[in-house]
This record gives sequence, structure tokens and C-alpha cells, in this order.
Amino acid sequence: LILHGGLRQALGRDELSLVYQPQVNLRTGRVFGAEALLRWTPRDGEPVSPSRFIPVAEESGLILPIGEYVIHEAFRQARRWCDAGLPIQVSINVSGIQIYRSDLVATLAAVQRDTGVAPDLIELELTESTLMEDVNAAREVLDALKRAGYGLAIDDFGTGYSSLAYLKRFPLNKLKIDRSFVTDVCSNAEDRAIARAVIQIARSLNHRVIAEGVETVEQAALLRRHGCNEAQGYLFGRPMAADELAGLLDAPA
Ligand code: G
Ligand code: G
Ligand code: MN
Ligand code: NA
Repeated sequence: LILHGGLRQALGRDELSLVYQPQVNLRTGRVFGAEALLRWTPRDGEPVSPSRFIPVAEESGLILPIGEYVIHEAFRQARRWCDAGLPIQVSINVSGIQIYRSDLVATLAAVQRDTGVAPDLIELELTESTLMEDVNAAREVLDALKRAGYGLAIDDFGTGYSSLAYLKRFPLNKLKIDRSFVTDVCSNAEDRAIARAVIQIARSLNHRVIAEGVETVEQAALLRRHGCNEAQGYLFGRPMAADELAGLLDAPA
């Protein structure tokens, strides 16, 4: 309840911000994109983790105005990078509430018009469980987003309950291998088997595949050897301010 009260004021008080975590191509080592991650630092308190406040925002419906803030800010940042000659693809996390209880397609269209960002520079991340809540409704929204030119990724892949038969009906571009399978991918044969299976599924369906939570060169090398071309994780960079991320691109490899 305290969280909810604070969160309700967070937008007006300018307490929300986005940080960006680099996404790299495992073959070239180049940063090609960044995931936008929300941060909340109450004026008179400690930063609150999104894993704590996102659920509160979802239950209270506050995720709608907050989600709009995230979309606006991520597009504005994509615009700034573009203007600076850095065409970084920006991934935006989208909650189920935004899919089912708002007109996400119209929101994105308005922000896209305002900012002039090419839709192919924007990727939307949805979780498996979000898509499975109402497969038919989700598919309509995703079809419209796809037609508008956005990239569509499934976040936390492998942790939900989606059947492959449903998955193939969504116009996806990318699967994100959940961090829980990456952490012990070098030492745990089962996690390795799951990571390889996700890579195979992505390749069979002509989707890209990105591993989350890559922290060591050994994990990166193993994933690359098994056909995973993209990665995100502390090895390449923590979530950081937009300007810092731009600095990463300028730095010599
Ligand atoms: O940033 P961190 O690594 O602590 O993120 C924790 C969780 O919060 C992740 O599951 C992430 O997907 C979610 N999250 C972060 N930013 C956003 C956002 O802008 N919108 C939504 N819906 N979820 C977010
Ligand atoms: O759920 P989602 O994948 O959207 O959120 C990403 C979360 O994972 C964020 O909370 C981010 O801070 C965290 N994260 C990103 N890279 C790493 C990593 O290499 N190791 C760990 N432990 N967490 C990470
Ligand atoms: Mn994500
Ligand atoms: Na994830």
C-alpha cells in the first residue's frame, strides 16, 4: 500500500527513469541494441527494484501511465542515438495490461509519429505468460505491431507454459533465453540442453535468439558455439545511463 501511494506520485515527481543494458552480437562483439529498464528512485528514499514495483503497478493499473512514460522515453532516446549517428535498436518491456487493456498499437503510432523513429529500431519484449493469457487477443495485437514494423521478442523464454503450437502463430522475431538457464550453462547439463533446445527452436522458426544474463566469457563462448548469435549480461555491461552506453560504442573493441 505504501509502495502504491508512492508509485502513484512517482510520474509527476519525475522519479522514474530508464537505464539501458547493451545487447551484443557474439561474433563481432558489436553492440547493436539496448534493453530499456525502468528505475524508480523516490525523492526521499532508496531506489526500489522493478521486480517489486512492476507487480504493484500492474495490480493497480498504474502500469498504463508508467508504460506510456517508458514508451515515450525509449523512443526519445532511440531518436537521440539516431541523431548522433548511433542506430541502436531499443528493446522495450511490455506488460500484459498494456496489451489487453490499452490501445498499445495507437499509443505506439502516436509516439512514433512524434519522434520519427523508424519502427525497426524498436523491439517490444513480451513474456510467454503474457501471450498465453489470451492467445487470440494477443495475436491480433501482435499482428498489428508486426505490420507497423516493430520487432517482437519473447522475454524469459522457457519459463512459461506456452506450447510450440501457439508460439508459431505469433509473428515473432526473437526469443530471449532466460537467465535461469544461462547462469549454470557451463556446469549443468540440463540447463545446457534447454539452452540448446531454445536455440534450435529459434533457428527452426527463423527467429533470432539472444541469451540473457551472460556474465562470463565461458558462457558466451559456449552459447556462441551452440549457435546463439546475440547476448546480454554483465559481461558486456550492466544497465547504465544512455550516455554511458553511447560511450561503449565509441570505445575501441
Ligand atoms: O532492471 P531489472 O533487471 O531489475 O528488471 C527486473 C524486472 O522488471 C524484469 O523482469 C524486467 O523485465 C522488468 N522491467 C524492467 N523495466 C520494465 C518496464 O519498463 N516495463 C515492464 N513492464 N517491466 C519492466
Ligand atoms: O526480466 P528481464 O529480462 O526483462 O530483466 C532483466 C533483468 O536481469 C534486469 O533486472 C537486469 O538487471 C538483470 N540482469 C541483466 N543482466 C544480468 C546478468 O548478467 N546477471 C544477473 N544476475 N542479472 C542480470
Ligand atoms: Mn526484458
Ligand atoms: Na528476462
